[in-house]
Amino acid sequence: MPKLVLENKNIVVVGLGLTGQSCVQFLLAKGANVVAMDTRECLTLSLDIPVFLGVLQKDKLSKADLIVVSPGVDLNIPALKHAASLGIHIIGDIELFAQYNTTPVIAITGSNGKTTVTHLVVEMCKAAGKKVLMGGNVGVPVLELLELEADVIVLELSSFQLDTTYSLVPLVATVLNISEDHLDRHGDLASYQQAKLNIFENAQHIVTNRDDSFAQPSGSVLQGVQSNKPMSFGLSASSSGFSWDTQNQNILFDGQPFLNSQTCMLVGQHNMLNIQAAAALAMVAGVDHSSIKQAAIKFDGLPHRCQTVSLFNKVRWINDSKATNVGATLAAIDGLRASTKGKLVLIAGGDGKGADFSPLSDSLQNSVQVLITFGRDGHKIAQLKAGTLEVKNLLEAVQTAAKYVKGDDVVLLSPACASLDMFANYQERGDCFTQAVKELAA
Ligand code: UMA
Ligand code: ADP
Repeated sequence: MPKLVLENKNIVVVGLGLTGQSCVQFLLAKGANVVAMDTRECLTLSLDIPVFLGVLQKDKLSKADLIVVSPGVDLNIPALKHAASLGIHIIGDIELFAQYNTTPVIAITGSNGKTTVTHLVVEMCKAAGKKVLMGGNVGVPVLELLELEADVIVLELSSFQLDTTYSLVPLVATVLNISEDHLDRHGDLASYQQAKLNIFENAQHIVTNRDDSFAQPSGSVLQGVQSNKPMSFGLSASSSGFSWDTQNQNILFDGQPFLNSQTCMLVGQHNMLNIQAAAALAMVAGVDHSSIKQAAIKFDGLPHRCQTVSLFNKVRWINDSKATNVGATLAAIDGLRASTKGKLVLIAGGDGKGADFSPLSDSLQNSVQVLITFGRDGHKIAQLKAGTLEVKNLLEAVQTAAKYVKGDDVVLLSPACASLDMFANYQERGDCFTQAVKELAA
């Protein structure tokens, strides 16, 4: 693949978070003339390049040879739209990585489950003795991986990152599922879906969720795939790929028992799908069955994702703060329904990112006995269930929940919203919940 020539080019890096800083270092090392912009008014970073703060400068962007944007930067900002209209190439760090990377890549996107599947695949590769690196949306800027040696790189990719990526050639790629998210940035579900499906564009092999019609590759993509036939996963019956035997709670491969869910630490049907997807990706990348099973059995999940944080007085308090969209909250409610003997109390709300909450309606009526809402868009969720308790903040939500519960009940924080209206991030929201729950027992 011809590499982008960067030497002596005038390049503007927009956004100086984790991604922007890694781009600046990479571009300087390649001999480019780099300047950076950030819409923050004040920045404490000290960089050896000109940095322009505040409103993005149209004139400077219009004279650039190349613009490199961070995923958090909206491409619809007028100064960027103007530069694009002049034909100036706008890319992200994943595109820069793709231009220079020579290590096989396993690429993972989807609305929910990306981080879990990314970690699972890494553990499966490790179990097989492969030297494996992990990066992307999971929190490690990909350009930091370029100089490191590995047999395989596992990348979690967001729709924002895929929106500015054109040349990535994954050994194998998947879209785990698609449900509404980030509509405030993408405008509608179709453009969000298109950004996600970009991951399949140059992939050598693909893994698909056969039960999710939104997550399917186009016919032309399928023709370009080496095997021509994707390896699929799903809960529906299938004689090939991965499937689910509800009666025996078994994950099946090519119709035969592969792994019994009772032997795994992960729980819930959504996690059985995550194991299937990870196993399919690892298998395509050459990991043997025994290493895949060994890693799937051991993996006990990540913090803030359906994590039990207290069992005080036999009430189970679950932190699912990472449920930042409707699809994730539905998966948590549906996943808990079967195993909850008492009442299910749901705490939800926050910044809804323009989402339609109505798909939650049936689950709120049928599976949730007490609904407590808070945050900017909490009242929109409250409207879906009569008798909802609307409170001011998360602490009050926990204290309110405590008044309604007794043994065998479950209290689930699964907000269906981003946290940014009240917290720095979902981790801070999850920690606040955990702390408030611990104080109940003190
Ligand atoms: N900025 C601007 N103008 C803007 C927006 C942002 O100047 O209009 C500046 C901010 O002032 C800040 C910088 O850009 O200085 C932040 O850039 P960023 O938001 O792209 O954040 P990074 O620190 O570079 O982190 C990004 C991803 N962030 C987002 O997509 C919002 C991280 O994903 C990712 O881990 C990291 O790159 C490494 O690849 C986080 C995320 O929330 C976890 N992702 C979303 C999600 O999972 O739902 C997509
Ligand atoms: P992502 O990185 O895509 O945000 P995570 O693995 O961090 O995914 O999980 C985010 C949220 O989605 C958590 O609340 C988790 O319980 C839920 N979740 C995980 N896997 C799935 C899935 N396959 N389908 C629906 N929800 C899921």
